[in-house]
Amino acid sequence: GFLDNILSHPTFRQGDVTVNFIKEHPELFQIKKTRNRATKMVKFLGDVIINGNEDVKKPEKRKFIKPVVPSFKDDNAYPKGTKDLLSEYGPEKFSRWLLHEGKVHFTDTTMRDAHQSLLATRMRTYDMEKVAEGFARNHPEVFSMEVWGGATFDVCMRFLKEDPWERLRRLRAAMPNVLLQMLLRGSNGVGYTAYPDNLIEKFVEQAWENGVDVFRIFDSLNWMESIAPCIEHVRNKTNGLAEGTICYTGDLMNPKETKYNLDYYVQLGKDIENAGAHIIGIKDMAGILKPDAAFELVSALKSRINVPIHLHTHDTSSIQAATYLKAIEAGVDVVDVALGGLSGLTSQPNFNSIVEMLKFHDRGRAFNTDKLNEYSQYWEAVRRYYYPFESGLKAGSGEVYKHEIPGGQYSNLKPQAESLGLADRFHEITEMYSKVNELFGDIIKVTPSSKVVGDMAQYLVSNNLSIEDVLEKGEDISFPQSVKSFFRGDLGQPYGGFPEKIQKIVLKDEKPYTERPNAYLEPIDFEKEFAKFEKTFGEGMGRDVEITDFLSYKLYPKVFTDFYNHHLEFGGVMNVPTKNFFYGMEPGEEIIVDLDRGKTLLIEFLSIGETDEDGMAKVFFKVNGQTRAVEVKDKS
Ligand code: 3PY
Ligand code: ZN
Repeated sequence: GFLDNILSHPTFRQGDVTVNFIKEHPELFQIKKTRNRATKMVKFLGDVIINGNEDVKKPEKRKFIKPVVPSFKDDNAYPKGTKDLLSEYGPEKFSRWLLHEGKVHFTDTTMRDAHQSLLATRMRTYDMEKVAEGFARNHPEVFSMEVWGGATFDVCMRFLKEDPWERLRRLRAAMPNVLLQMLLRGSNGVGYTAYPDNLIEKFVEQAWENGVDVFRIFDSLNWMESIAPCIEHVRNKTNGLAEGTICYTGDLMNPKETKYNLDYYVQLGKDIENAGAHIIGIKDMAGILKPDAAFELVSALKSRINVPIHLHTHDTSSIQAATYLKAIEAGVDVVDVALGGLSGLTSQPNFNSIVEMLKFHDRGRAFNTDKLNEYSQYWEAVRRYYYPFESGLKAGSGEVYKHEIPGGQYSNLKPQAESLGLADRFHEITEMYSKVNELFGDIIKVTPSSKVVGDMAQYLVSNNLSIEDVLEKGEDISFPQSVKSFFRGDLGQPYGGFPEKIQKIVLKDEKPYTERPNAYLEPIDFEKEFAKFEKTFGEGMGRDVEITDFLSYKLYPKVFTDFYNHHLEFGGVMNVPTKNFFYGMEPGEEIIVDLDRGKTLLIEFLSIGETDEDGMAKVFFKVNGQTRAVEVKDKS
């Protein structure tokens, strides 16, 4: 080990050792570090072999198919794409270019919303990175790749034990020619609560520095006071595109709809344009924008607004391809789609099929569909590794128009209900969800406001309480934290205000406020706090901590700390193949894992030895030809 390195070092052997010897030969540490990391890596694998991945409750014996990475030519520069155009034009001119494109553009959500909505956000960087370069080379016609933000930030650290910033940097490196896009929850950043303005500003700046070009900015109550500052951050701190976003709810074709009608949406679109957005997003998070409504909405926005319109939906109802067709005929500039294998249901409409649908349409855009289909097959095969995170949803559902549950939440609500022992009352929960929405004054429901409604619905169902119970004996009910926080004003102000009666019932004697929640938050003193952070966390990640780590920590203190501790014990696990990450290894199985650039481990799992009286099991591996044993606590 380390001592051998010193003893065998030529300088040492010449007897010429000074106190500075080790300082002058950092390579000794390098060797030690590499060995250390190899040990941690097999320790991680040993732990999954003995105890399973803690994120997979009851692994089944399954046969997997090896995903085939589509071929690509890599002997020349990347073909020119939208990122090159943005660099050349800058955001204003780019926006005008997009407005006059004629043919419709596509955002590929496979690496963000698709798996967030189908597989509880569990897709690992490993599977994305394998196809990122090839996709960007094969399909430079794509408008943007949505790869970051939303729930992925938190899940990366919490469950996948990955650094979300590292994911972003790797995808950026692999896809330098096309725009990378993220989803940002206004003042809530990529979290569930309001953060100080200067934290969000720093976050935006760092997201841009590390690779994000398009910032889709929404507020969970469509509150301009949360959207506008974020648009400002993008304009001031980046050369990227600010996509200010309208969240869609209800049914604007309904003549009885007096709240969320066409006037409401057009006014909001105007406000977002005036706030300086380069693009206006329409975010149909639940997938309830019907085809005729899409035609009306897009037509109205196109005639009143001078920046491009970008439409997002979820195919929960299974009819959203029709919505896209109508929106495209009304002149929408960009639509969001997911590659076949990860499309449909609570995810986005099928990229491959939408391209085919438009093949001979005026606004159709040519793609190499054979290649596109190869990528769909790749994701279909990869998806099998993630079977524990499938929602179990088998068919589209017309009920979505009633409960209006966002795609990402819908696929999460089921396992949540199961863990509360409410599996057979799932439909009661979705019904309660829509009643709670009524009770709360018919609000926009998207992260985090959707979580408030979901928490309340689950709370009522699990305690056998009705809406009437709440209204009649609410004083005696202690409501979920998120519900209290919502009525206090922590998520901002809903359109039309809070219904007073229920607000009073929930808050009791507490006073709500109506200013921006951020106004109550102390700005961060970056210099001082980062110095403190550096002191605490030091080099534990195998490198000096960076400002991006600090941001992760500020957004999710506990999640970051747990992730950090996991890193201390097991090192980085981002490069472990997905099958082995979730299910360990079979005896005799051999895998290749990159530690980092140029350092590759060939790992064979040999056998499991005895477990001693302290419950420590010995696991034997062969690592680059040498037998290694690691001790792992057997938690069974
Ligand atoms: C998120 O905020 O993560 C969403 O995808 C909302 O739809
Ligand atoms: Zn979405």
